[in-house]
Amino acid sequence: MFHKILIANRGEIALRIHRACRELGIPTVAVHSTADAQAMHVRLADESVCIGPPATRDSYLNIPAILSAATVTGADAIHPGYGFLSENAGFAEMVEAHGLTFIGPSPAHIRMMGDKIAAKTAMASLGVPLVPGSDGALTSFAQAREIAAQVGYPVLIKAAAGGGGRGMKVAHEAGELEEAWRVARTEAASAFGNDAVYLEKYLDRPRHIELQMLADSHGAVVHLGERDCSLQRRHQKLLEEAGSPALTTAERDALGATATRALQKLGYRNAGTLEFLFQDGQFAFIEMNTRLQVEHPVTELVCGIDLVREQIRLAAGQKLGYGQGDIRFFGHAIECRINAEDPETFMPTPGRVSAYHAPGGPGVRVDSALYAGYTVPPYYDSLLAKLIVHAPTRPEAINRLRRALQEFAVVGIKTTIPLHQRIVDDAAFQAGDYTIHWLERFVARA
Ligand code: MV4
Repeated sequence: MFHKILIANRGEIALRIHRACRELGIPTVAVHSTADAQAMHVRLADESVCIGPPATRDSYLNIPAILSAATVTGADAIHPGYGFLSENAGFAEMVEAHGLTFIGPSPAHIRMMGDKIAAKTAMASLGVPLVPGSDGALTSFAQAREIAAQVGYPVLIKAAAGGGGRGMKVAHEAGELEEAWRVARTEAASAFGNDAVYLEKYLDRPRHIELQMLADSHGAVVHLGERDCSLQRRHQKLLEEAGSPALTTAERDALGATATRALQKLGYRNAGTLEFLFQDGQFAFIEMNTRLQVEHPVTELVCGIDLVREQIRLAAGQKLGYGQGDIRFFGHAIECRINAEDPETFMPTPGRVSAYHAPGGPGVRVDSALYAGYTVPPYYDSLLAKLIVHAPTRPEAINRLRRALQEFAVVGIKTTIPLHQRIVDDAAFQAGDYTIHWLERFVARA
């Protein structure tokens, strides 16, 4: 097991990783920018190192500063959290080249999944269903036209180096394809330095369902069920659930079995998430995330497994120690992302939090680095807290969420709490009847 872990992140996830380390008896090193000297993740860590000025490229993305911090403090492993360097294969390689352990998958798997075409090609060869579309990168506009005619309009042109909604262009009919092709390639070249694009049939009303996977370095793989992440606005998730209100147990088991076999054959290790679109009873793989995800707590609550602890154990070479048959799903969990944003305009609302009270009681968890008197800096993303509730059934979880949202007090800045309160009271949300487009319309209706 590791002797000291450097946490290359900030905010609630840095704290979450610190907590897992503490429970494993492993000392922690926090890194921080000058803007984060007063942050909770710095206060709670055993040691801390300032790695640069506020701008992320100079601090949380500053690879030499982070590696130096690990070296001078004697850390033997680095947990990257999510965002920042978590899916940077070059960083993972440099960590290993310094004789440290990167807590995550192999650099080769990070690189493979970062290329959305390589990811799809690998998954297709392993029997995972895809959206109908091009077999690999498009080689010419003529080929794009041919494949679009085969799969039928509307279609999407996506950038191989994109993902998370970046670098996508829709063509509703043949007349729009050339423009979509040209714009997608130009934007991909300038945004990612890679103009490779591929084509998919556009699904018009899918749900976004992702599957949490864990794999050890001895060939054992399990799935921890799905999360429904359909409630998002401009590719920012706002509320996530486990399980999906749209899936039957049989559908989950079938998808889980396919995904488990695929990752086993791939030789994948550590935690990972397969993203699917789900429409008309069909799953289609779109991307794989090779990091811990923001919404991991809903999975932890329904299956009783500490994902960060498992990431650390697995990175240290330990065996999973349980099989799929040992994993039981209990109840329903919902997470609300409480952001420092105006709940109507979504403009960021940095500033001082004069008073803070987090909800508690049965089935309530709050993952946050916030405290009364903290000043939310303007430099980073706006996630303030994750409110996660767990209850035996979905209706009970919704009821508990309503109660917890009422208790939550963040004074001094606007947050997305009022928006969550409107969502939990909505009949369509309560019925579980939503797609990836539901939230945008709900917000526009207000
Ligand atoms: C799609 C799609 C419809 N059809 N692919 C957006 C993020 C990226 N991960 C994939 N995305 C989509 N791919 C096909 N073939 C619709 C989306 C999409 C979306 C997906 C998941 C969650 C929210 C979304 C919002 C808009 C579009």
